[in-house]
Amino acid sequence: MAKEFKRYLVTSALPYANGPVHIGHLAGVYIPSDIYTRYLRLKGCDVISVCGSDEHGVPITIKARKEGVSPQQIVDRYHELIKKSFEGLGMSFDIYSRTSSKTHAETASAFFRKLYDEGKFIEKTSMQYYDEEAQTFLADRYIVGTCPKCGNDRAYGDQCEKCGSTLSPDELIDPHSAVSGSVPVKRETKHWYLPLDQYEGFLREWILEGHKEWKSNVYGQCKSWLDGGLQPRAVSRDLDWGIPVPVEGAEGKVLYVWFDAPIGYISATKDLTPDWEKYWKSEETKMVHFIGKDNIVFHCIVFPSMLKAHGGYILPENVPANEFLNLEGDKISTSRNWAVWLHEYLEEFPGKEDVLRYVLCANAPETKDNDFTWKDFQARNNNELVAVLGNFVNRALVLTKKYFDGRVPACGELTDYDRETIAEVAAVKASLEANIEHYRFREALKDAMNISRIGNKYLADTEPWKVVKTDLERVKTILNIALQITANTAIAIEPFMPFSAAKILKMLAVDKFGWERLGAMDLIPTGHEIGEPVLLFEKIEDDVIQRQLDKLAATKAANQAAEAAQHVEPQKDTIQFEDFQKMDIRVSTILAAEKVAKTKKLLKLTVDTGIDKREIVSGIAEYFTPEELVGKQVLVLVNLAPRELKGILSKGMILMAEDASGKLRLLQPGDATNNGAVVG
Ligand code: B3M
Ligand code: ZN
Repeated sequence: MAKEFKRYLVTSALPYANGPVHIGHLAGVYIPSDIYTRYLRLKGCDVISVCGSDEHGVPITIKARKEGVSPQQIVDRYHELIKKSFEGLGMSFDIYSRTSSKTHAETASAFFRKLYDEGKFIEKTSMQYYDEEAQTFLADRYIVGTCPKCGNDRAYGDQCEKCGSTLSPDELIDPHSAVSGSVPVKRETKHWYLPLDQYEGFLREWILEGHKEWKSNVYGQCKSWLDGGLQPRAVSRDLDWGIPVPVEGAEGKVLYVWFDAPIGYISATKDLTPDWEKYWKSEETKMVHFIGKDNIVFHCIVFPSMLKAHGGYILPENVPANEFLNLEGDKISTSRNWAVWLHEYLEEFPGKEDVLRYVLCANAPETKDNDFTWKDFQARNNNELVAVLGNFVNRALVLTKKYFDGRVPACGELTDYDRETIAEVAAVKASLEANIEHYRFREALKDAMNISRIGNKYLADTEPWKVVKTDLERVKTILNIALQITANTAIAIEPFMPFSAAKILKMLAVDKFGWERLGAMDLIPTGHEIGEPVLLFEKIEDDVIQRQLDKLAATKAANQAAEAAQHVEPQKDTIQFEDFQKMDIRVSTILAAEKVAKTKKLLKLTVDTGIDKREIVSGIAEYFTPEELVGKQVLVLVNLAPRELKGILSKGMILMAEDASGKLRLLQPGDATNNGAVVG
């Protein structure tokens, strides 16, 4: 039998305050968590939703270094930005806190101290990478190298973002410092470790036996971690940004960000209510962690082990992690600016908060990675929100205004079809509830939308605009039912699209209904006067979408140029001085140039080498016009064996530099030089 709970504690992964939030974060974590929380609130449950900025760790200090500002400046800037943009999207956290708060420092220190005092940590000295140039140990993202699993040459010391493997610095091939670029040395350093291996038995029983109902991606990852055998994990770092390790002789050491961050859920709850313990320390509380798939191990293995080691705290009842959302076929990436940023969306699409909420939920990466495309965004808005939901609500309200002066008409005798329709609406509730309670939000959204679909069909089938000419009584019943369905829609969509739900209620001129009223057909009394109908959604035109696509295309072009600029061919094998001396390179002047007939790439050049005048065929026609070459001084390898090309004997080679994008450039002497001058 399912466990009964008295209250709910919903947590959402704390975003790193090193950049803005993007649609990947929203679809993976925040939209689902907000739907879940709003649903429970509507049901009248005792529920709190906590979140906040994750302000420690290497991601923050790296960003600060890059910008030449302090970590504090970085977290202040992004905490505000993230908090504001979450509010803009209607995220209804009860508290959006931050891990640089005093409460958090105290809570995390005390947590560590208790485990330390009770001998729950292992103290270990080991050799770790150290950057002598920057005089710093290289933890986590401070060290980069080649991933041993997939060959990505930009893997971090804690993770490869390309293949998703968790790594340790020692596994990296060709490690180098992300701070100075130098090759690190190894130095001895002491740290505290949580011996996860000692919690294996507990975790196996709790997850593998006790939580078979968890999503298969989550359960599967836990199982493979457990089957692979757990190792002790360091919970401290040599860094100057973070919560100091509260132990004597630990100068320069701070708590590892993944030790302090999940404790942030506890500190946030403390800041929210003095009654925080009833949420964290009672078996009657159901705790649910909403996270992305890259956070599974920390929320299912590490944090529960910490909570277990500490004692007195409850464990999560579920961890409904989502997969990743891609953007237009490519992985979302903060560093490559390949994302739709929430704060930009809110600026560029004012009043369309619910459209984003809708599209991201409808397309959420619940069981596999998914793709966000602007065309799909447009299609869902125009074909679903405008054509179904908006259209239905608008027709019901406008017709009521028109025929009954805005007064809700009485419901007369029901036809069989009316009864069927009413039953269909009532049936949505059970399915919608089951889907939300099992974290199937895409299906749940379909259920919620179904109510307006039913309403739309009802109006299309009953055609009150025709019937009005012959049977006003019948129209009264039709519109009464249509208005009751409209009110039902407002209840059902509230968790998903709170702004639109509020708009509908305003148009109906009624107060918010509780969830238990979903399915009822007496939500709006006869004779009640409704408000002014306004459009719920607007059609999104092609040019709006094109502007977004252009923006992404510009980003892609900039990335390609930047990547090309970074690519340098490796050095060739060593040669001897004599090898080089064999080459006879001379300054020469191009006297004439013409295209070689029937070829795309070849130019026939006549050059004065100082030794003679000769012809050279060169494959540079794509990069230079004949006109721009004439008169230019270049460097020519004159003793290259002659070769016939398209019937022309080519005697030598013009020297060129090929840049990373494949573009050719002439090599020229810095100043005008006499032809025949020897290069070497
Ligand atoms: N800040 C990682 C992330 O944003 C981390 C989550 C912490 S949750 C306690 O992906
Ligand atoms: Zn990899």
